Amino acid sequence: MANLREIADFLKAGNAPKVKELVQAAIDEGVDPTDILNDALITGMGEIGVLFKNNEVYVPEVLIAARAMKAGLTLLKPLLVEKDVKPVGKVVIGTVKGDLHDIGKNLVSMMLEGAGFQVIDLGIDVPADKFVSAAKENHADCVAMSALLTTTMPAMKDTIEAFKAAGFRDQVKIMVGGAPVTQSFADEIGADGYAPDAASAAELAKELIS
Ligand code: B1M
Repeated sequence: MANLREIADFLKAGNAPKVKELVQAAIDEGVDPTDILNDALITGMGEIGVLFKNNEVYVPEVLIAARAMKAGLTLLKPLLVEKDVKPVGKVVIGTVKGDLHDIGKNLVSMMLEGAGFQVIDLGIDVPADKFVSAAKENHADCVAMSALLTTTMPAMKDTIEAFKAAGFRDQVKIMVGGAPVTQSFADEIGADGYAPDAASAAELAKELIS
């Protein structure tokens, strides 16, 4: 029987093959993919984050755990997105300039796809002008920015300013998120919305474009 706690522990140990094997077994047993995501992968990654913060593990261990998380996510992604519905909207997403963290951004991207959005993922370290050109080219309804560092949060404001300078601010809704980001910061920089986690981000995107 699927043991989500065991998956979280293998993730923390950075054992990607075992995470992949157990995620597949859980899927085969019919465990809800959202439960696997929340109770195994996100839980395990959150715990490695606490260990990292307390200097109980270091960057290499975190990177290896992140790789194990991605191994599990690869299997879950098609299940989370396989909903035979037309895109409810288009979202351009990326981690802002100077910031290389992408695990949370990828989760948001996945939840958006699961909610029926077409997602154009620009990756990490995305400069402001790239957000603007991608939003224009793809006729995006929404732009989603992620930042995990306090030092890269100002890049969110710079990006919003770039949309204004390009005369395109009114054509898109802009949402922000990431561990150091708050609702008051979102308000301060003139974003249309803030979400604390991936699931709320998908809900917020729906609200923003409705
Ligand atoms: Co980094 N790192 N890191 N790191 N890292 C943090 C963020 C940190 C808090 C760790 C710590 O010191 N306690 C700290 C930031 C401190 C600060 O700014 N105040 C930090 C630091 C300092 C650094 C470096 C500077 C370390 C160094 O080199 N000295 C360096 C910076 C590199 C750079 O970006 N330029 C660095 C590097 C790395 C790794 C490469 C080793 C790795 C990233 C791997 C990768 O992403 N591919 C890494 C990791 C893994 C972490 C921690 C441990 C985990 C982050 C993570 O993936 N969490 C993190 C500590 C922590 O968070 N406890 C830490 C899991 C993920 C699911 O959560 O991304 O928050 P999160 O996403 C959530 C929500 O925030 C939200 O939804 C997600 C899930 O529900 N969300 C959004 C995210 N984006 C959203 C967008 C939205 C809405 C919601 O709308 C658009």
